[in-house]
Amino acid sequence: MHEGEVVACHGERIAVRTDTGASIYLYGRRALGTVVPGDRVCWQDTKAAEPQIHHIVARKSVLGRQDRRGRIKPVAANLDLLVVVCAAVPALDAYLIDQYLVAAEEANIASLIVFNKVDLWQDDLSHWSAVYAGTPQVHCCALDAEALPPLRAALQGHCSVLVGQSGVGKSSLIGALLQRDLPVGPINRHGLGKHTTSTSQRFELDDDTSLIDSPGVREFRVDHLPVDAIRRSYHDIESFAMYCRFPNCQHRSEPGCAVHAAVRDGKVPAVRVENFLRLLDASAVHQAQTPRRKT
Ligand SMILES: Nc1nc2c(ncn2[C@@H]2O[C@H](COP(=O)(O)OP(=O)(O)OP(=O)(O)O)[C@@H](O)[C@H]2O)c(=O)[nH]1
Ligand SMILES: [Mg+2]
Ligand SMILES: [Zn+2]
Repeated sequence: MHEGEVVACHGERIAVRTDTGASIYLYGRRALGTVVPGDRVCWQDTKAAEPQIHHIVARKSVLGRQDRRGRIKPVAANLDLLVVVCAAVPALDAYLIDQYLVAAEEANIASLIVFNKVDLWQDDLSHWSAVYAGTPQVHCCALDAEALPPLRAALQGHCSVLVGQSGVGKSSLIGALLQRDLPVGPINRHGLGKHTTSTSQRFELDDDTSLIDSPGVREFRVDHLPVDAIRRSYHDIESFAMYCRFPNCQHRSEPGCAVHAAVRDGKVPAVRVENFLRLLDASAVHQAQTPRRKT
């Protein structure tokens, strides 16, 4: 049996880098389910030009995403770092970032926020940087090689996936790190990207460091996750919630709410609490709509 790492998936044709360093195509069988970049796959010797994948090696971690019908589909596998890229243009979407951070926590993957395009940020960079003070972060610029070493260092030794809105510079950053030209797209007059990357693809920076480029998204929902999972990932809020007067405080308008006191004192950013409550509402709606499964 041979083994290799999935680089990209083009329908049922799966591009794989073998453990001996060759690039080949394998054929994905429907019964395997969705194969994603980062997966390790096995196949047997055969005369076929594109052998069938025999099985996917058990995943150490997987980042999943809801499709339009609410089904959870894997995006990338065997990651240990979720890199959420944001920029001044397109405008930062804090709700999207928060949802990625929740998903990373749930999947047991560390997170890193990359504030790209430092050449375009104004004063609000320090504001957003403070909002996410609880998450490791890097400021960089894909157009300036001298601004890349901190990002390179943060990625070293990890299997990462770069995610975020279209146009924030995911492919530009990977191209700059690899010193390769990857397709990058313009920003339109509304300040939005053009969804240039259409399939996720895995790249190797060195033997220990890999990066998966992914297509930009408009939304990334995590309302299928239980309320507890959402709560757990808001470390900044949870550390105050234990001091609320009522143990079951919902942090809405209850008297003695320590979370709101922390917001008033500038200890927790208001936008984090807004997103937190919005996510809890979305999760409650989702649970109410989903028929209970028998266990
Ligand atoms: N000024 C500036 N522009 C940048 C920077 N990084 C990327 N860009 C530009 O932003 C645009 C979008 O970059 P992409 O790399 O295609 O963005 P992406 O996140 O891969 O977008 P999708 O593939 O659509 O998800 C391109 O015009 C890049 O040249 C940066 O640090 N500063
Ligand atoms: Mg791209
Ligand atoms: Zn409270």
